[in-house]
Amino acid sequence: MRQRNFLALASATLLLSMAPAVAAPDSAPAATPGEAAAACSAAAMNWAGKDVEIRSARPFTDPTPYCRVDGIVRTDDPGPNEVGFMIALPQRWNGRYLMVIPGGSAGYIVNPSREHIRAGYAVATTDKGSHSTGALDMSFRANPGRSEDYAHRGAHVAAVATQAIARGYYARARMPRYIMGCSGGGVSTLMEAERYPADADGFIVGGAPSSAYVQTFWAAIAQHVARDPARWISPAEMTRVGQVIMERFDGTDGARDGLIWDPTRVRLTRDLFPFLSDAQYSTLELLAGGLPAIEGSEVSAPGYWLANPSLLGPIGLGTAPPPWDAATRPPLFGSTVLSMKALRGEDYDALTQMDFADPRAREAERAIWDRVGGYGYDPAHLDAMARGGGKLMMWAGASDEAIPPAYTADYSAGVRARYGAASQDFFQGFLVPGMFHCRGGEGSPTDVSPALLEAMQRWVEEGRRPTEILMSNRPYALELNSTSNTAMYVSGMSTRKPAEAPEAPAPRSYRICALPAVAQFTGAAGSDVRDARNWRCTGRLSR
Ligand SMILES: [Ca+2]
Repeated sequence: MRQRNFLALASATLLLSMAPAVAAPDSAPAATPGEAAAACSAAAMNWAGKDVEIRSARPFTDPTPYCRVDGIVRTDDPGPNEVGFMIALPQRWNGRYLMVIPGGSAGYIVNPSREHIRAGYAVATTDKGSHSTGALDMSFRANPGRSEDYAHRGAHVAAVATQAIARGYYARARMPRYIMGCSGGGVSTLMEAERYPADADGFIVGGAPSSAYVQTFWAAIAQHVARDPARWISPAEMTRVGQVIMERFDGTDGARDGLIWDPTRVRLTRDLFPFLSDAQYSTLELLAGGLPAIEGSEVSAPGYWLANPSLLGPIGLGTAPPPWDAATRPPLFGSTVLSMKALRGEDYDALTQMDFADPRAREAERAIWDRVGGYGYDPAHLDAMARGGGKLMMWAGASDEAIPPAYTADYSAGVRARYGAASQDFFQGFLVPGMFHCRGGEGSPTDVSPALLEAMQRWVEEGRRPTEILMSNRPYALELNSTSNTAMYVSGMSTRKPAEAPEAPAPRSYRICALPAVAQFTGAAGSDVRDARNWRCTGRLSR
């Protein structure tokens, strides 16, 4: 480790203190590898900001020498609250900052992944200040300071603090900076991009956006089934539904390859499902149709695309028919129950007290969510990014069983509508065929996270716009640095070890096209459907 460079350090600190709250992002030069310029000691890191308390700075040697810094940022008004952060600083730095924001309700610090440290990233994260005790503990919503931090402020102050630490540690004023996350982490990343575009040069939003009203939709699904248990569809029946849909619509992209590349081409008709009763079919229609707006309230939610609904069955409808208890209710609805208990009181029963036919009840929902904030996404909020040079990638699994991927397609369409062709200079949206919420899915690619990050780096550092991204099904799993933090909610970063796969599938490559394009098979008859070279971005999402 070379001597600490006080002059460079001072100028880095000065630059940071002069930076306005929202400004053009750092011009992003190609990442310049470097080495640590400071000691790995909390006492030495006095450059992080007045509201920042560094609680520990410890050296580690596995998988390569790095300094792990843990601390908190104090927030106030509303508050007081504390937002936890961590940054891992490899001694042999690749010149890049990468913040990985966890999903769920967070409340914990994700340990840095061995892959990212080995690759030399300065890897940061945050608990978002929710102080949640479990992945779906929503009690923070009743606390204004915690709610504000969870919604957007926490990730921002953690990004500012950890970037200051990285700048000081490496004595480098500028570095390409990336923020990524999926699900709740995607929500946070999008809030960063919309509200604090100066916080990064590249934002990768996965499994988001959604809307608070997706929880309303989940309650509507649960009510529909609970009112008449004959409407319930078992997981096995839903798997059969998926097989029928695949049989019928697989070829719509030009190849019978086990993936429906444009999931909006799935059209339900009653005759396709003779094994379902009329009551069950009404549930399928509700899942696909969403929660439409009604006269007197615009509160609504889009439906699911059913290109691969095998997981939507157990997650959305549960593994047992109603009546349900806290242990057997569908997981999506369980999330609504927890939010509503935090916002409307312990006695509130989302299964019986919500009335979706009444516009006043829907508007009451809106008022509640407006009060806690955090869901006011709007492509119009990207004006600063459009001017400032930052880049935003948004992606979703096309068979996401939690957040309808239509939200991603609609946001992408909204960006194109507002900014026209210029939107391509800072925004690209992608749908990953067959993929579930942030990870997994029969036949879907496995290296979404590293493929997107590499494409983002080429865009930010070399100016190469990603109109299509190649992915594969190579065994890829992000190894977190601790078994106590398996963090399935570090979503968008497959944490499933390759050994968990029943058998290694034959290698496959995928051409993932920037929306509204989708890939179509263009190979000659008999050519390999598993080879991306036989696919072109000639389709267009039929939505
Ligand atoms: Ca196909």
